[in-house]
Amino acid sequence: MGLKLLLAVVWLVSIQLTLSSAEPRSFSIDYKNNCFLKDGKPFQYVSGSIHYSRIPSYYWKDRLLKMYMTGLNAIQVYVPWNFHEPVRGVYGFQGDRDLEHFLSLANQTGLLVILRPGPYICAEWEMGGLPAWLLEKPNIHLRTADADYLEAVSSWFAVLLPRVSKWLYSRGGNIISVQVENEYGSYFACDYNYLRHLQTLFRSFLGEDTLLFTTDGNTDREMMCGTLEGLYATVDFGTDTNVSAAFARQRRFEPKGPLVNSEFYTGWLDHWGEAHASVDTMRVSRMLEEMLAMGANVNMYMFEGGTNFGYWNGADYDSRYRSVVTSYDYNAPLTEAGDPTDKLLAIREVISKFREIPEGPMPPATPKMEYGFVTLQRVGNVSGLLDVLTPQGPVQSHYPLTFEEIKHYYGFVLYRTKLPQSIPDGQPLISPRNGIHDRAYVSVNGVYQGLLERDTGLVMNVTGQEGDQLDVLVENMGRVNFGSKINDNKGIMGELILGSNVLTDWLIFPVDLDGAISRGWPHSGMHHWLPPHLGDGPALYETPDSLAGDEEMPDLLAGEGAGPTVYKGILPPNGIAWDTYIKLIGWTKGQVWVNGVNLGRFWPARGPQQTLYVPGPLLSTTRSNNITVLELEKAPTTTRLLFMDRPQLNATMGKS
Ligand code: 6DJ
Repeated sequence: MGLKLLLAVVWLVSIQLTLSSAEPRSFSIDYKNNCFLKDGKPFQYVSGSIHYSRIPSYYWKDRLLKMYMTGLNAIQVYVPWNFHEPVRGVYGFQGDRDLEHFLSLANQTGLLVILRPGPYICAEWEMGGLPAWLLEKPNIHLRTADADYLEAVSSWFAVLLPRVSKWLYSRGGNIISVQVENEYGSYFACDYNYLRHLQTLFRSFLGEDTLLFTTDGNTDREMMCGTLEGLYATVDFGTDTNVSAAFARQRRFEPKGPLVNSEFYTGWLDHWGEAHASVDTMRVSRMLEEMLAMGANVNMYMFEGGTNFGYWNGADYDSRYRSVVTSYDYNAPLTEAGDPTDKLLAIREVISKFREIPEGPMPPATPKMEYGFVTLQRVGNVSGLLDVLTPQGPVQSHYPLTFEEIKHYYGFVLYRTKLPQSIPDGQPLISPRNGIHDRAYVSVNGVYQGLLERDTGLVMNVTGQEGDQLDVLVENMGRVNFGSKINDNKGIMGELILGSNVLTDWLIFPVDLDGAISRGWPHSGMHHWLPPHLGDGPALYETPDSLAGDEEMPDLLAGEGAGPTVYKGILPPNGIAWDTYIKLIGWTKGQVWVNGVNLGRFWPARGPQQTLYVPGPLLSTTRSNNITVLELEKAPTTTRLLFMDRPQLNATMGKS
């Protein structure tokens, strides 16, 4: 009896011990054994970067599954602030912005998430993910402890972080770690108070047990300014770097703990007018193997790049402004259209040496369709379409205002004034302080005269009569996303000079092509649409009669097709809605919309990108597909587009 009791007690105690030693869901660092611990067990991640903001939501599952089937156990994801809060206090988390749906799909697919909520993300994304409305405060010190900047960041995180906190691994979700800022050590400010503020915010919303980390380039200066006690320091580097040297640098800042390459570059980005970038598959797979064999944790940047739809591309500014192309294919293992490449197969082969690859076939490439040519009709030049493109009317100002000052952050703004005197033999139109951000298309009485371009074209010749209408359509080509020049206001900075006259008395039209197109124009011909809130009240801004005159504008004949002009066409339904690519043969530069969706910029005259990706589900199988094109400079004589079944991203052309 005594023995039985003793055995029962021993049994009960052992159950108790087993229960209490069972780890709850946790993700942490084992400093003794230099690794991560997942649920108390050593864990190595093989991850890939994917940006949900660059992929239509109907394809998220497909891309995630392909990543899982390559053998990845995690994905690394940026949250672009400006994608979710384009206007201060107005938030979007629906459809293609449904971050939680994306996290949930990753979870269902079996992928852990390394989340990078910035607030700054770089990523070749407009302004590195920062909202342009921050620039409404002149001289705001972005990415520092500036009070206005911090206030905006704190309000944003108060919206974002409670949404993501329920997806933390420790709380039953799939987020294993969260990055603070992004390559902060590359930024000149080196402001530890800022990093500390972010750390406090993350801790207050995500708790003390969440693994927070930083990522920096591979120099001492970057590591010095980008790291902070309490945030695990990781590095990023590509195939041109020596692995041991790079990890030795991480070790100087993290003597113990897991080795992490947070961005191992599988490819690289493209700028307009420069050669297409590629990274050799052999070098990628060899170096991946070297890192995994060391037990390092690796995230491949990018695994699936996607597309800079609309106006979302960023730009670099080193010696001059260089804008990033529409495709973010990145020469990554999955193409822009999510198709597996030889690089993916090589990577899968390497991963299979270290962990089990899920059984089953790799999902194939999505089918592509060559729909052929679509002929376009000319709708009109932008100068003559302002009643539909700026239904609320212009803003009046003595000197030009920036895009930010009129709260029209992306795309195009038209600045209109009159020639102060007759200049039959022409006079130089000058942007005195390199103040055109970024390109300006100039017309007199609706007739195109030429363009000004940031850094490279500061003067052009203009002719006309006193009182003629001077229209300057300014294009925002994407705000700088890296370096010290990220306060990149758009529009006409300062003034424009014609001969010796400073031009004044401007009417400034925020051109809302996207709004008009989303309401069915130009196909449905709703020429005089007014938003309900403006229709029955007084106009927000009165247009003086002398300057309003759209109706009197001499309209260009179709054959003359120069200057900013809108075209439209129809791709008839043929029962199939497969991915396709638009080739813009002979077109110069502009923007394309398909069924109201802005596919991004084209600029075949500069290259290297020659085609625009059209995701199949955008097309209707049963109804006419509306195609709209804005050509800014010169259309071809035969105004047609070719829908083909493959991309062309690598034809670098001369400067046009
Ligand atoms: O974190 C950055 C990524 O978002 C790192 N990186 C990538 C992405 O922008 S260029 C490409 C870059 N950093 C700038 C270093 C320039 C040599």
